[in-house]
Amino acid sequence: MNKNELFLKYNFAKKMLETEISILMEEFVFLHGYNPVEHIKSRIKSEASIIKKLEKKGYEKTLANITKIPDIIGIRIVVSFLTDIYDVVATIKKSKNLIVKKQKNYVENPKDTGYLSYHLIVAVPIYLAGKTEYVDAEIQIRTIAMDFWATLDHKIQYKFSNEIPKEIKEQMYENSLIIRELDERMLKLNEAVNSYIKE
Ligand code: 0O2
Repeated sequence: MNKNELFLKYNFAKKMLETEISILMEEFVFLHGYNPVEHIKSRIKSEASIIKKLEKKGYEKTLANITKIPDIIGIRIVVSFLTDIYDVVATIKKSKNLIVKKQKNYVENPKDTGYLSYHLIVAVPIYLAGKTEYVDAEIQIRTIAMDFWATLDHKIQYKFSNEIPKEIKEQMYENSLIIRELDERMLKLNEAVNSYIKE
């Protein structure tokens, strides 16, 4: 397999995944009369990021090793409230087309940086020349508040070519605690709003 073939497969898998997620979310709205999704973004990792990731993992820069990276294709589902994360995860797990291979709950167990999100590694089927093949992809599910923190954290990481200063890391960690509290408060507020509407 050459590089063009590999990236053609990634492109097909990304389209399949986008379609599947969009159908699952539309079905969710139909069944529950509520849309938990704020926005969805997907991407194929840039060559520069792939090289960085291979180096981080200590892999040689070969095509075969690229296929060992499960997040070359990534889709991010940004939801309104904490409980929406678990509703979306449960919906994806029920999909007949995606195979969930791994899950990481950084909402319950945040990373040392303070990073909060729910990750699923899924196998996405693609149909090529009459055959079904599977391509791995990463789905990140998080609230808008978590997404705000992670987006700014990502920008900070890019500003430092070397190690990020300790005080910056500490401040970002403290800010992640505020994000956690804010998500809890917004959830309670939403429950209060809903109870008014029901009355
Ligand atoms: P990019 O540029 O966002 O794609 P592991 O070996 O399993 O511990 P791995 O394989 O890096 O580590 O997986 P992990 O940490 O579960 O998830 C990787 C992705 O999660 C990252 O992809 C980021 O998108 C996101 N992420 C993880 N930790 C942080 C963090 O501290 N801050 C931010 N902003 N995002 C984080 P990439 O490929 O590293 O980067």
